[in-house]
Amino acid sequence: MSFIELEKKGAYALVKINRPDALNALNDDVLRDLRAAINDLSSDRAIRGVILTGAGEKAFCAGADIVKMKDFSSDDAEEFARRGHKTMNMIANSDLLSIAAINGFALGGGMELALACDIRIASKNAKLALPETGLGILPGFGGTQRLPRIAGMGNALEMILTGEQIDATRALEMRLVNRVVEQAELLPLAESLMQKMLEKGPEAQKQARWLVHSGMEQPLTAALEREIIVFSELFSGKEPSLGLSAFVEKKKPQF
Ligand code: CO8
Repeated sequence: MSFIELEKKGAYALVKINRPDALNALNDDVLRDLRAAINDLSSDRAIRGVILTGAGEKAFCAGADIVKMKDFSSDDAEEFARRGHKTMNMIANSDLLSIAAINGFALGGGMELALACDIRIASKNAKLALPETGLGILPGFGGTQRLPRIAGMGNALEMILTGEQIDATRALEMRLVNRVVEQAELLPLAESLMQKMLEKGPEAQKQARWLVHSGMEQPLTAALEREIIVFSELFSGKEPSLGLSAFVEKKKPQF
């Protein structure tokens, strides 16, 4: 049995975490199936994007499996943390455009999974938190590093140190999610954002996405210099002349 539902829809795929009995909590099996799904999509040349969501109406993902972690040794903890990081990094480091459609609880490792995506949108009933320190552990699937980069250090420290659950409106204020809609509109919104992204120049978009992600790890001067190089390299491909000529000819570019 797979804990991931994978539906390919033209140039993107809908990936649903499907373990509703445990609010889609992440155990080894779920992480394994998620990696297999991302691997499949990354090696499929027809696919350029992924929308990640949770099965059911209650949870995107309630985090790492608490039952499983209860009796961990330090070695077990390291192994599990590495498996989690590997999964999150596969999403962040792949060339797939990624949207987390947060349809309910996104807690602990579940929120950290959403943080690994390019864009987060949420339904009005969504609740987000990093409750780990209340369990005597810490956000070990990337949260201590990705959250401050997305929502700023003060917001990240508040979430990590209080463990407080925030609603979708607060998440929007904190720039943790980009948009909030009714639950019924969540997937349609994710699909329309994905569709918009898929219309753009794929190489330009791939490079721009990479510049944003990699630039967060570099000093500003080096990252700005890199932008000039990558910008100029694009002109050895066909996309700039296609896109720029289409504008001059008042046509819609077909990349
Ligand atoms: N792990 C395992 N099972 C879970 C989890 C979870 N994270 N969350 C919910 N479940 C299970 C419940 O045990 C319950 O199972 P059962 O029906 O068999 O008793 C079922 O899902 C339904 O949950 P509830 O009955 O609790 O539903 P409620 O509506 O009453 O409450 C909550 C919903 C508020 C979401 C509640 O379930 C909850 O607080 N869950 C735990 C959330 C949490 O603390 N998540 C963080 C986990 S720690 C983490 O993610 C660490 C990541 C980094 C790991 C680093 C590696 C070492």
